[in-house]
Amino acid sequence: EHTIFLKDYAPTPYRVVSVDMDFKITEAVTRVRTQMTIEPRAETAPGTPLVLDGDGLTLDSIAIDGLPLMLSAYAANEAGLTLVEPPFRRFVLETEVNLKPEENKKLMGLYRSSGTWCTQCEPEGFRRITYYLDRPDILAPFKVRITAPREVAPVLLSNGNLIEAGDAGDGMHFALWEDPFPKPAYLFALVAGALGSITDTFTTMSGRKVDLAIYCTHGKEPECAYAMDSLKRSMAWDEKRFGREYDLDVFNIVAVADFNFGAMENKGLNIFNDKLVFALPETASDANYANIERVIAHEYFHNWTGNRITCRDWFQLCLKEGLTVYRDQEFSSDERSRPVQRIHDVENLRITQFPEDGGPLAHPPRPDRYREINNFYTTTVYQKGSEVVRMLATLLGEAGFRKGMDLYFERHDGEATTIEAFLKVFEDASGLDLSQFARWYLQAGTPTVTANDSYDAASQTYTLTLSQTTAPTPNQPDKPPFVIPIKFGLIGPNGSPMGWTGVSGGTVKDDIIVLDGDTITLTFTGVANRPVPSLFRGFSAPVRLASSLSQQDLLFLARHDSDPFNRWDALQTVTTNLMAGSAAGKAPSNGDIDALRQAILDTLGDTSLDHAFKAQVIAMPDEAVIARQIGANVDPFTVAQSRKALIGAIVGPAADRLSAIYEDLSINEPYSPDAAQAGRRSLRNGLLSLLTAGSERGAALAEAQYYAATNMTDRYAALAISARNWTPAALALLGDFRTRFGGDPLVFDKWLVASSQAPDEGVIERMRAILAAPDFPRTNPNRLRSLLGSFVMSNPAQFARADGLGFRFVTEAAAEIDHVNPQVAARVLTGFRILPLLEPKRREAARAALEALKNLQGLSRNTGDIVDRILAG
Ligand code: HT7
Ligand code: ZN
Repeated sequence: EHTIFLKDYAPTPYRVVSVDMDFKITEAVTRVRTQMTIEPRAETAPGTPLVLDGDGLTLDSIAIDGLPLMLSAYAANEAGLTLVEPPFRRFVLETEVNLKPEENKKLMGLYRSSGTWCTQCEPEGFRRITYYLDRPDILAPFKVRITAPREVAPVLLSNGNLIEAGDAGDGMHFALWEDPFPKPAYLFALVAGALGSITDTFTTMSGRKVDLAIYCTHGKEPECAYAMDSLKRSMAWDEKRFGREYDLDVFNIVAVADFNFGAMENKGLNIFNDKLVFALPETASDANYANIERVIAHEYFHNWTGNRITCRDWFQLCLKEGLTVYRDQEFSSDERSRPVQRIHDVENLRITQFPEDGGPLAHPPRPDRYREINNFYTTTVYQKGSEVVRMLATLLGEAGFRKGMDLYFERHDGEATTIEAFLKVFEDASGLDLSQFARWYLQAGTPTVTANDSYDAASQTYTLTLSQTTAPTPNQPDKPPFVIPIKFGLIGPNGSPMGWTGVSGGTVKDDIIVLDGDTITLTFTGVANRPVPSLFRGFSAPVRLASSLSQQDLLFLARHDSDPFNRWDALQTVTTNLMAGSAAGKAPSNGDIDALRQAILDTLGDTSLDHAFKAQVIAMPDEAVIARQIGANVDPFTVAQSRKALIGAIVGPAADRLSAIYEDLSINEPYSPDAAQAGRRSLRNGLLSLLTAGSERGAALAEAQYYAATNMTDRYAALAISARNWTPAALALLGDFRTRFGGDPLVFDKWLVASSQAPDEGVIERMRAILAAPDFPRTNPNRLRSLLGSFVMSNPAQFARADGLGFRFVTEAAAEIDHVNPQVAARVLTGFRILPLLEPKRREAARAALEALKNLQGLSRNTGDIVDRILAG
C-alpha cells in the first residue's frame, strides 16, 4: 500500500490566503459552505492543477469568483477535488457539501458526542468537513459563521474571537468567529450544543484580560474547577518560565465524552476528552487530578509550541509534541516535586517507549516514512521527543536553552517549520555544532551504554570506560553513535561526593560527560579512594545502562547518592535484576533479599525524604520492565510469578513494620488533591500493594480500605490491588464498585481497567461477557481502551497466554472495532509489539492471531499498517 516519504516533501503550487466558512447545522444534516481565497505561488506554472483533499465528501456546488464551474473544469470524488486549470491569479473558490455528523463514528471531522456537535481535525480530519489543502504548511486566517437551532445548540463556538452573534429566524441563531492568527486546518474547531460552563479571567503579563471558560454537559460544572485552576496556573507558568503570553481575548475549553485522544489544542478552543477535565474527590483519583493538570497545561502550551509555530509536515510531529511534552513535564515538576515527577516520567518511558523502540514498531522521533499518520502519535514521538529536548537543555544549560527557545519564538513565529530549523536556533544561540546530536531525531532504538571501571590506589587513578551500542530497528540496520550527555558524580566510601584533580580521554564539562563515539575511556587523577560512580543522574539520556556495579554498590548508591533519581533507580535496578534472574531460574540468595529489604526499610525510615518519593522507591518494577531485562524467550506467566515470589520474600519478615507504617499514614483531614496529601496516599497505597502481593494479611487490609474509603484514590487503589492480586474478596469488590458508581461513565472505566487486570484464568471470559452486553457503549473510545487497552498493556500473563486465547480475544475484538473506529482498533493492537520478546510457543500463537486478522476483508489502513509492521518485525 501507498507509503509517504519525507524526502518527497514539496510545497503546494497554490496557497490559501484566507478562509470563510458557513456552517448551517440542523438535526438531520450540516451544510458547509467554504469560500477560500487562493493564489498560485510565484514559482507555479500556469495551468498547474489545484488538488484539494477530501475524505468521504460529496460536492454539492462549486463556483469560482461567484460563477458556477462547468463540469469539465473540475473532478470531484470522495477522496478529493481537482481544479483542472484554475485561474492564474488570486481567486475565490466556493464549495458546498452536506455532512451527516450523527453517522460519523470515526470521531474525525465533524461528529456528535452526546448530542453536541464537535470536531477533531488533527491530523487529517478537516478534509472530512470540506475540500481543502489539508496539510500543516497551509496557514490561513479563518472566519466561521455557525447557524444552528437555538434550542438544541444554544452554545456556538469556533476559534478566535467572537465578533457577532444573534437571531437567525425560524428558531435558529448564529455566531460569527474570527481567528486573526493564520493557522493550519488541523487547528480548526467548531462546537455547537446545549452546554453548561464555568468562567474565569486571566490577566496576562502585559495587562490584557482574557476571558476563560470551560464548557461541559449541564450538571458537570462543579467538576471543572480543578481544570480551570490548572489552566490559570499554566498561563502564569508559561509567562514566567518561557516569557510566552496568551494572544486572543478568549480561551475556551470544551469537554466531550467521545474523543479519540486525550485532548486537542485547537486555536483558542481546546477540545478535551472529558476524563481529562472532570474531577471530584469521590469519583477521580489523585492520578486523575495530576493528569488533568498536565494535559490542560500541555494543550495550553501548544498555543506557542504548535500553533504559533507549527509543523511543516506530519513527519515533524515531534517538533510540537516532544517540545510540548517537555514543557508540560517541566510545569508539573515546578508545580509538584521535581524528583518524583522525573521518576514518574522515566518509569512511563521505560514501560511504554522502550518496548516500542526495541520492537517491530520502532521508529525515530522524526520518522521518514508512514502509511498512516494516525499511527505515529506514539510514545516515541511524544515521550522520547521530550527526552531529546531535555538532553538539549542539559547540554546547553538552563540559560543557553532559554536563549535558544527565545530565538526559536522570535525567528519562527507564524511559520510551519522543521526539526532542522529547531536545532539551528540552538546552534546559533550556543555556537555548538548539533549535527551529530540530530541523530536522536533520525535514528530509532534505545542505545545501551556499558560502563566499566577500575581504580588504582597506588596512582590514585580512576578509570571509567563507557561504550554505546544500538540494535538495528526496522529500515535502520546500522546506527552511528549518538551524542549522549551523562550527568554524573563520584561518591566516596563515606557517602560524600568525591573530587578529582584532572581528567583525560574525553569531554567532561562540570558534571557532564559527553559520550559521542562508540567508546571512551576517561582517566580521573587525584582520586583519593575507590569511588562508586553515579551515572545518568536525573536520567540525563534515554538509554539503558549496563553497568558492572555489584548489588552492594547499587545499594550504596540507593543510600548515599545526592541525586534522588539515581537513589530510586539503584533500588529498581537491584529489584529488577533479582526478578529477571529468578524468572530465568536463578533464585536470589537470602543475603541478596535481606539486603534489599533493609535498603527499602531504611528508605522508608529516612525522615529527610518525602512520602511521594518513598512511594516510588517501594513500587516494584513493572512486568514489562522485567521482561525487557530478560530480553528474549520470555514467558510472562513466569515473570509474574517470580515478581510475586520476590515481593513475598521481601515483605515476609517486614510485614509487621510495613503494616504499622501503613496504619500511621491514614489521613483524617478532608480530601485535597495537593501533592503533599496525594504523596501520603500514594505511599500508603504502595504499602497496601506490597502487603497484598507479599503477605497473608494484605487481602483483608485491602478489603477493609475499600469499604472505609472516603475518596476515589483510596477506594480505587484497594479495588485495583485486590483485582491484580485476585484476592478472595476481589470479585465481590468489583461487583460492589460496579453498582455503587454504575451511572458514571468515567468511574465505569475504572471498573473496566480493574476488571481487565485480574490475573486469573477466567478474566477473558468475563471480558467477553462485558463486551457482549447489549448496553456496552461500543463506540466510545474511553470504554474500549479501558477494557482492551489496559488488558493488552498491563496484563501480559493473560494476554500472552500460551494457548493463544488472549491474543485471539484481542484480535477478534479489534476486527469489530475496526469497522467503527479504526484509530482505536489500531492502538489496541500495538500491544502485540511484545511478540519478538516471547518464547516460541506464545510467539507463534500471537502470529497466528494476527495472520487471521490480516486475512479479513476490508481492514482499515490504520489496522493493516500496525498488523503488517508487527508481522514483519
Ligand atoms: N495534538 C493532539 C493530537 C490529537 C489527535 C491525534 C489523532 C487523533 C485524534 C487526536 N486528538 C488529538 C493532542 C496533543 O498532543 O496535544
Ligand atoms: Zn500535544
